[in-house]
Amino acid sequence: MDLASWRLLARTVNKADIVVEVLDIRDPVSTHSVKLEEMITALGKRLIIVLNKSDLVPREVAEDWVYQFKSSGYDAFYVSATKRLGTRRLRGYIKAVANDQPFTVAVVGYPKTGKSSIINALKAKHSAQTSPVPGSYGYTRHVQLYKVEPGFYIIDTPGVIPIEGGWPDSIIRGKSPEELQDPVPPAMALIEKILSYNPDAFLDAYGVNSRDPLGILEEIAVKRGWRYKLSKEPLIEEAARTVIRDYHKAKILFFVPPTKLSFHRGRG
Ligand SMILES: Nc1nc2c(ncn2[C@@H]2O[C@H](COP(=O)(O)OP(=O)(O)OP(=O)(O)O)[C@@H](O)[C@H]2O)c(=O)[nH]1
Ligand SMILES: [Mg+2]
Repeated sequence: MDLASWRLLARTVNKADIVVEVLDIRDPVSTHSVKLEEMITALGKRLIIVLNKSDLVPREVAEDWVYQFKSSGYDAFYVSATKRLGTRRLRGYIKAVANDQPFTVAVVGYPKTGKSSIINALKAKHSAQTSPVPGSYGYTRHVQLYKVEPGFYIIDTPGVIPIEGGWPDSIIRGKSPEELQDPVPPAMALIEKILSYNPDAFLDAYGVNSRDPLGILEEIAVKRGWRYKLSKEPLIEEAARTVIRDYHKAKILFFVPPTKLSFHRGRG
């Protein structure tokens, strides 16, 4: 992310009394930003970690991740913004820890973790736009203030791509699949990662039997009838874009099993 948007984010965090960092519970460690946490700590703000999309993992996995974050010194909750699970509890908790009224909560985190969806779940009325795919209609472009209830304000922010964000997530989450120059290498890395956690993920999602990234892309292209006009070879670029798009839409199921965290909450 560029310096200007980083500064804007810092200004937004600075305006808030409490900061909610939203992580994707399918892979919380790679959607947590150390740099963002350092900034929140430096500004002396209270941090609440919210592990979202809990409807996509077994309940024990969600509970175990919360336990791991708590063991590492974090305030942590799991929720499903779209299924409205745990969101009422989260709202109650925020109100309980906010000292003075009125107070403001900034919602920050990686693109597509569900920041706007959480805001919609906390508010009675929907108003924050959401979208599954980076760069498509409905992603958050601007910092925006909403009122949850009298005295309780919440700020939506555009997704941050922390500099330390690993490949391929940083590129896959940062751009729409159409904008990717060559979608094949990041798609292959994504497939590799998903396969390591769920070997049947592509069999279940597409009915393909291959167990290697290139084979999977080829099989998807062939199945859908996507071929180069001249050579008739499978058009794997189209399959790669499809995989990335379906990953954003949570059509390909996987999760990272909970483990002890290698980082710890510092002074907040
Ligand atoms: N299954 C599931 N999907 C969710 C959940 N929360 C959000 N989503 C989906 O994830 C996608 C991204 O949600 P947004 O709320 O737009 O995410 P965001 O973090 O605001 O995205 P940006 O503003 O682009 O950074 C949308 O398709 C949501 O429907 C959830 O709890 N469960
Ligand atoms: Mg948003």
